[in-house]
Amino acid sequence: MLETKLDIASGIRLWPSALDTQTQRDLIAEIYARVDDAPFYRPVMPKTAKPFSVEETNLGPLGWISDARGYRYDATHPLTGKPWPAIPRLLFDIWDQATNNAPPPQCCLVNLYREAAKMGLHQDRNENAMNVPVLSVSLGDDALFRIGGTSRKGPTKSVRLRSGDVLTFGGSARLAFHGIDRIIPGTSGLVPGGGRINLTLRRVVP
Ligand code: MD3
Ligand code: FE
Repeated sequence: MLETKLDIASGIRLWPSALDTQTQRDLIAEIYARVDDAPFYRPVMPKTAKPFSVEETNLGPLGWISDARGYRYDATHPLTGKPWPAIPRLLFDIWDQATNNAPPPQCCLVNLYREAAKMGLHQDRNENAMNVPVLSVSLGDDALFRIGGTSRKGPTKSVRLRSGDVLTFGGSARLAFHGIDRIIPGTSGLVPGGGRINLTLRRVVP
């Protein structure tokens, strides 16, 4: 695992196919075992309350949520009121290897993209541990990921993410604008019911 590393831009590292098929299946099983307790739900945008096209849940002590009041981290699921389930150990192993033992993540945001889901260009800036990288694991259908710089108006590039790919964003890239333009349906059979799952691991508080 974690052999061929590509430096896409300063602070951005991609390990294509870092996870073999069995590891991807194991991760999906670990996630779905926890989703019984913390079901996927559809967040809404702050102020407008417009629903996301992505469905989400979280694992770990803190979950990232969005509702009409804003974006924030919360220790409990907005629908069940229960604490988020634990982050699978396998993800801590991937984290340690890819980040060279950075302080452990406190949040694993689980994004579920069905056929038409996408995510607009944005920065991740709700964390107070900006010196720690963010790690992303792609599972299921391919996605067209867009990555830019720290200014919304700057140039961007498109990167195709495939199941099993691992990405880290550190240094100046920690505040890079990024989003998912679209997924490419039917490119993988890994996710039950079809689509893509992205796991985003973040340290929230130093
Ligand atoms: C670059 N998710 O949930 S993960 C998000 O595929 C999010 O679901 C996308 O962006 C997804 O916030 C992209 C890749 C990612 C995550 C965090 C980043 C890229 C990042 C933080 C800084 C720069
Ligand atoms: Fe993001």
